[in-house]
Amino acid sequence: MSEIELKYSTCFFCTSVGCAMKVYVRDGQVQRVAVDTAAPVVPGAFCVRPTLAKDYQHHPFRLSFPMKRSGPRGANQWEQISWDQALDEIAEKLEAIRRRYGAEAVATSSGTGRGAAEFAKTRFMNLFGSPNRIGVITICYAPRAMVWFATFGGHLVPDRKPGKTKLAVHWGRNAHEGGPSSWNSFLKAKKAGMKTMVIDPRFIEPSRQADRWVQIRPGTDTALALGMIHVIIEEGLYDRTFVENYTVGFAKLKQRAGAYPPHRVAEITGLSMDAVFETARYYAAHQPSNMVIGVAAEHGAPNSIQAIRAINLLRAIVGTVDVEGGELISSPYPGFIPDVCMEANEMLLSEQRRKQLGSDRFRFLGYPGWELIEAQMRKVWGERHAAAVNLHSPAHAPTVFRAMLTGKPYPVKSLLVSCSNPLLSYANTKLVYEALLSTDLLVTFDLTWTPTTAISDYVLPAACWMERPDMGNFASVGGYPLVQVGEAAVPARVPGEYERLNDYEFWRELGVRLGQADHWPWKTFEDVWEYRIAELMDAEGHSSLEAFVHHTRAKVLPPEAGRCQKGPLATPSGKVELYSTILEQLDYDPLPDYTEPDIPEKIKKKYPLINISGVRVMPYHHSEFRHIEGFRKRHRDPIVEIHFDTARKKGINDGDWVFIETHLGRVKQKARLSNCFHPRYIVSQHAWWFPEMDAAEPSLYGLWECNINVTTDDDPDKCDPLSGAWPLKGEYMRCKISKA
Ligand SMILES: Nc1nc2c(c(=O)[nH]1)N[C@H]1C(S)=C(S)[C@@H](COP(=O)(O)OP(=O)(O)OC[C@H]3O[C@@H](n4cnc5c(=O)[nH]c(N)nc54)[C@H](O)[C@@H]3O)O[C@H]1N2
Ligand SMILES: Nc1nc2c(c(=O)[nH]1)N[C@H]1C(S)=C(S)[C@@H](COP(=O)(O)OP(=O)(O)OC[C@H]3O[C@@H](n4cnc5c(=O)[nH]c(N)nc54)[C@H](O)[C@@H]3O)O[C@H]1N2
Ligand SMILES: [Mo]
Repeated sequence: MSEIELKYSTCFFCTSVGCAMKVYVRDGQVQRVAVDTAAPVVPGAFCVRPTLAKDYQHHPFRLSFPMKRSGPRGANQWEQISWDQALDEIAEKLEAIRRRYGAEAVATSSGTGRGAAEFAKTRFMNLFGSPNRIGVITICYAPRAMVWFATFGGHLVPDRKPGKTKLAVHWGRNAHEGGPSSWNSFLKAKKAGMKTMVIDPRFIEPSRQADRWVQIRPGTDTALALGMIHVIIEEGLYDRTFVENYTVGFAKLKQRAGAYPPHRVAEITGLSMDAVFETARYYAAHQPSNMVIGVAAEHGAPNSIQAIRAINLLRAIVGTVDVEGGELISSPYPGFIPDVCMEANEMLLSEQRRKQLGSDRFRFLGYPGWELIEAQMRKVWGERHAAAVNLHSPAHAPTVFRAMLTGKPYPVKSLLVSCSNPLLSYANTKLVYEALLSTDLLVTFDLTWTPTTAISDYVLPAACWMERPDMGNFASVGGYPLVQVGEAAVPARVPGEYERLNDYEFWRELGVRLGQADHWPWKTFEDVWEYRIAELMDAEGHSSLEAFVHHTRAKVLPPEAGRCQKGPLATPSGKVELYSTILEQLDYDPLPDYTEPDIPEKIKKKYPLINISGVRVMPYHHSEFRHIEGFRKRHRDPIVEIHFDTARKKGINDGDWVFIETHLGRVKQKARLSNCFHPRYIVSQHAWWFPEMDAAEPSLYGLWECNINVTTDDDPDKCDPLSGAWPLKGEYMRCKISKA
């Protein structure tokens, strides 16, 4: 038996920055995976997923060879083909679609950025000529990032310093389930004597641990933040020096916040007037502070962008931004080539950009907003800035699905899916399903079989993180001044056993077949990293990626306070924009304002409950890992939490299966009774399907049984008017329940 080798890889079992792992390998087989505690980016707390990596790597449910549909769509009849045949045929079909309908008739779908090569997909699409990349980024992270760019000209990075930082806030973020490192740092903050505050409708573990829990009504964060701004300004609790020197639009913000006196905010948010006063005073009194804003605010359409703006403006006026121990404005890592430089954005002609679906209506995400922001970033940082196009200029997914179905405003004939599971993750599954079936060519490139692969024409096997060199998501974008690279631990191809491509290789191979050969000078993913960290390798005296990974591994630049003094920020005014001139240029309200969703009385009566849909649960990551017994035995079934009073009225007991129903459909989940939130709410889980069930139609691995997105709506009229984010929390989530 040969010796055990130690490889240094980057875990990609979730969407975090990319935790450093040590992978112990013998004869090309993973033996054990452990956290590389010497590296800067690690879970920081116990995370079960790495311990299951071995089961994952060798699981029979993983895709191993390219498959081509040999029966009707969804019949689960497949023929194994070679990579060359698969790529040649797909390229030929894409070329035919481009000739007949135009490049914009080809769309791609993205998820949370798994695969470590979103830049390559964007590059492929820019060179192919299509602006129609859709992704869940519209409801996850792009709104937060774009608000930061528009408001501060960069990401806000918490600078947690015991002794300096006075308060840690989790705003609509349940790190206990969804983020080991951020949960760990919350607990550490407590231990170090910092105050803690949680803003969440539920009394969950973070609420229990916090010094102050604010039980907000879902979807009303904009009003709370504006109410807090109101109190803070009225009582003179803001940082006058910072506001006067480094912000624009304070007087206008003051005026707007004037429309949110505590009694009005109390009415909107369901809090008492005292609670609004006290929360504002408490927040202002404990500065500088760190805040993690979760996904809830952007899931609260129609208030998504304005909620995130309001929360950020609150931070901007209390003296926490650009201050040691508070929130620092990040800058790109010098010498590192960020994603944006790898995307060939200049290759997509302006006339093609203008065709991007949904961007005429939802202008803040998509090209109109991105172009304004990109120009600002470039002015201050040069080419190597951090406004990555893949994240921040998506087409609007619900609009693209409707174009597939209706041919309007023009036909979309193909969807290339990678690192994304559209049938589970987008809202309104039935419509997504019909849209996908209406295409001429549906290709899915994934790690395992999924409901989406089940209806695809081609299903292609992807390499996982243990089979490729990686760097974490956010760092590669340029959002954190940090470079941490890993290497492939085991081969992606073992002739006869499995033949996988990594995401970079896949887009390159497809591109080369479509006339893009000159634009893909880096043959392997290793070549890509060597190119991107060349200056850092030089500085450290390394001649290969391997040497860098083994001897340097990571470079971190501690961000410094005082960015505002050093010169203009990457915003149009060069200052923190309380009044957003970018939103103004896009013809939106430059100041945050709360919009109450207009729900007809008839609907309120028929659907009296509100579904907080899709809270995170360990150990799953969205739709992944349901096939691995080690994960499944920790959490067998989808759970819906129901208040005791509501359950009693419906004759529902703990452990009963319960139907959750809206005007769009009905699914079931298993009841867990609770008194941790208002009786008017239920709390459901998303992305459930069952690898053990039949792959063929009509089951599609039990797609229609428990998948909460069968009941959620993506009607563009209900989406956030600025970003197009569809509602997954808040008043639009009306439903009813009954015992199944
Ligand atoms: N109702 C409701 N819906 C929601 C949410 C909610 O809260 N409520 N949350 C939303 C949010 S925030 C998000 S981010 C989305 C998530 O949406 P998605 O990102 O679409 O969901 P995942 O299930 O993570 O799908 C990722 C797919 O990529 C595959 N994959 C993993 N790694 C790789 C790789 O290296 N290469 C390739 N090619 N494939 C890979 C996985 O096997 C999986 O099939 O869901 C959204 N949907
Ligand atoms: N285990 C696990 N971890 C994950 C993921 C996963 O799938 N599984 N996904 C990753 C991804 S892509 C994402 S986006 C993150 C998301 O991570 P989080 O942002 O922490 O998402 P949730 O778990 O949905 O928690 C949101 C919290 O907001 C509360 N909430 C609901 N509505 C509102 C509201 O209107 N206002 C406020 N203030 N609070 C509200 C909910 O009660 C819930 O406790 O998690 C990441 N981490
Ligand atoms: Mo997300």
